[in-house]
Amino acid sequence: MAAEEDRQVLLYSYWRSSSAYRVRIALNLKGIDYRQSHVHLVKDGGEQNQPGYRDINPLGLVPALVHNGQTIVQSMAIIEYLEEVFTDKPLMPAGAVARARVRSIAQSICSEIQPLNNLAVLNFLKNRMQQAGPEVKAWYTHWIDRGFTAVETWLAAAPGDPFCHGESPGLADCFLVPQVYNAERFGCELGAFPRICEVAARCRSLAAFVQAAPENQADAPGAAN
Ligand SMILES: N[C@@H](CCC(=O)N[C@@H](CS)C(=O)NCC(=O)O)C(=O)O
Repeated sequence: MAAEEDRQVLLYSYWRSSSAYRVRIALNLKGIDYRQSHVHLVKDGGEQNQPGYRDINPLGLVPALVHNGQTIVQSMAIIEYLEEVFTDKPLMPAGAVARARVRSIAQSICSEIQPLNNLAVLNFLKNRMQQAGPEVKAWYTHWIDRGFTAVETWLAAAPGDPFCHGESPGLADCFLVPQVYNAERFGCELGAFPRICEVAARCRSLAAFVQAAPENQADAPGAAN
């Protein structure tokens, strides 16, 4: 039998990582108790690039989740794992079409927006490609606008849904809210995306999202830790 510590859920996280934020929301929505190990993505060239963390995730990215002695990386894989293992409080709706819709929204954020705007990509643009602040901002905004235009269309097609899909927050909301946080952080104009803003605001009023928010993490600057 696994030691008690092995059965606990451990999340490698950084307060401002939108990908870790997704997993924190999912853990909170599902009511799963978890501990965090903080990986500082900026200090000393980034703890994610040091050998100790590369042993956990060779890609050098957070989040990573450890449960029952297994390490899982990639926020989508982690959340799907949690959904399969902790079956209470599902994050996915019933029905193949509904599930595909939820995955389409989440995957569009996870695969088409965030990877293009990740810290390593922005640093490459600045340092290796010698791009200045305005160009980097234009790059960032372009991928947000392109992805959010599609997500807005899907959310607008179900105007009565209080969340991304249906009456309760689920997997797609775990991806939407951190991406809105990122867009706001980089000063993106979100006026063209009223459904995204409406759904995100509703989510952000819920305890699971408040507790997962970057500013409420123990490793956030100024946190009482
Ligand atoms: N596809 C990955 C993305 C993970 C990712 O991009 N993590 C960022 C923080 S949000 C990171 O660790 N960046 C460190 C770096 O770029 O050096 C996932 O969904 O988990």
